[in-house]
Amino acid sequence: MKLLSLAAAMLALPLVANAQVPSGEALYEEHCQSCHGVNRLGAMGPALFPENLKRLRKGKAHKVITKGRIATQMPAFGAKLNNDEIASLVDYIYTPEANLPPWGEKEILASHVVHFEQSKLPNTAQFEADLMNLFIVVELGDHSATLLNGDTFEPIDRFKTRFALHGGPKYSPDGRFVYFASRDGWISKYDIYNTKTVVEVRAGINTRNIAVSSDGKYIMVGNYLPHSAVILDANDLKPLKVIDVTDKDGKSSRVSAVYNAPPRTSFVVALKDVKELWEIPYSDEGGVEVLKGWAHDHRKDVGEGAVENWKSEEQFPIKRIASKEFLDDFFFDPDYINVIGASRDTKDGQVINLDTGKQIATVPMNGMPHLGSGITWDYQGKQVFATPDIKDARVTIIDMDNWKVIKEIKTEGPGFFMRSHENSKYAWVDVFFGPNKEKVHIIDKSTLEIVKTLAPMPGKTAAHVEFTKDGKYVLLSIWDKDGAVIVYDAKTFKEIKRLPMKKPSGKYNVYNKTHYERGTSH
Ligand code: DHE
Repeated sequence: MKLLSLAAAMLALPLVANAQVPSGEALYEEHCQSCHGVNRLGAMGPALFPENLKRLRKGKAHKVITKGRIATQMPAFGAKLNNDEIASLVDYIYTPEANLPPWGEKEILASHVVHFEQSKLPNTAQFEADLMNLFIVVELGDHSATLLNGDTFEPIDRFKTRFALHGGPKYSPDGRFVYFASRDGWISKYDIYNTKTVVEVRAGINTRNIAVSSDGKYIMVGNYLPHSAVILDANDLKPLKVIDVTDKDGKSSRVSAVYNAPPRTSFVVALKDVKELWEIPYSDEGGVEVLKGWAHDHRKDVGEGAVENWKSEEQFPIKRIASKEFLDDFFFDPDYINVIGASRDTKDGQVINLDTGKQIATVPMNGMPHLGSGITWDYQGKQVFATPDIKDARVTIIDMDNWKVIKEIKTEGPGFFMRSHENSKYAWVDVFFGPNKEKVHIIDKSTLEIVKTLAPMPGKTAAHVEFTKDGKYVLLSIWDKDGAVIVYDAKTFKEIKRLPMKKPSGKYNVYNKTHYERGTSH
């Protein structure tokens, strides 16, 4: 209803700004709507309103439409649209929309759908398999997912998902449930034991990603639209708290990403439009008291009044850590004490200590590291962090003791995803962008050299790997509508099996994900 009335209101807007140039709205509908959604509300692409474009000047937006945006699915329109048309589009997306549909607790609750009563379903798996060695494969090609047996590599179930899932699905700590987020805000809970989607809720209009708490009780959802972070009850997906995301001075922001920090029993939230990083403890045991002690020393950063507002009984209080730059992406060190953050606007990564709230180092990276898919391992007695770069052809290896870059491994193109496993000598990284997108490099973790490059399906993007629970096999995606998941022996790199799949974007092993295996994404 809300969306319909918004559409009606928008139809009443004047359409023609200049007789020769079609209106920005008409151009939007023709060229942008299929990805950015009806009424600019976001779909595969982000929502496009001035509130969401604060960090992008109009001139830069013009350039992005003309040339495309690196590391996204945004194509170049320079050959299709002339300068005036692009300017008209830019004006349109910077036009405020007075009737943005609200998406608060009421709307979230109203969207709630129960497909199956959880209490009526059996509590044991209705199929034979090692429940820790299962994979969920997200298939973007037809908006489905496959539940795969990680020993036999046979599918157990294939089911419809919401449109355009993005980010890794997250498991409950016992591995029984998996939670998905779609770009348009739907959160779905799938019961693996019973192969059923049991409950769904729409927690936002344009969502970033989700995190599951270590006790399995809460789901945190980070949104682009509205500017909110939503905490759901993991059991029934009902909203427990909707947080309007603003900095200490009340300036609002999109959420870049939310992650769980297991030893801290907290969610950490990176903000896109304000220079703050949030930590939100979810443990029932004294989280607020601990934070009060911390905040006392950081009054300036936290904001006057915030401390007093934390009541002992308050669930999910916010610890605000001032950051020097906006944070678009981040990664934890293995002890979850430091966060390495990166911003699209700066070349250096920043290391922020979550305990002191201080930036302790910068890491010269000179590109656009894809920190979220970084991994760590032991190298010559120290711990190193490795990240692909979505702008430059390299993998950067960083010493985690002193945050110095110890090596840049030249690759055949910018990469998106990187993976390894405790039991494997090798790390795999894709070449997602450019003419070599069909290739995947295998790096020896002890020499930091590429030892093998595979190109399993010429011309088709090979990307995103995941290991089996024991690290013996590697599953690689061929990102094509008629794509595949290819299983390799992790030692010999010999192909074991090819499973046809519809653009399998990512695959997620229950054991590796629930045990926060160092070689996988968290
Ligand atoms: Fe992703 C994860 C951000 C574009 C496929 N991507 C993530 C995460 C973030 C992120 C913050 C971690 C969330 C999590 O797992 O909880 N992605 C961004 C962007 O900012 C960017 C560059 C622009 C955007 O459109 O939002 C972007 N991502 C893409 C794509 O274009 C990809 C290739 C195709 C798609 O699905 O749209 C893509 N992103 C993925 C995948 C993951 C992901 C498959 C999960 C990786 C994992 O192994 O955990």
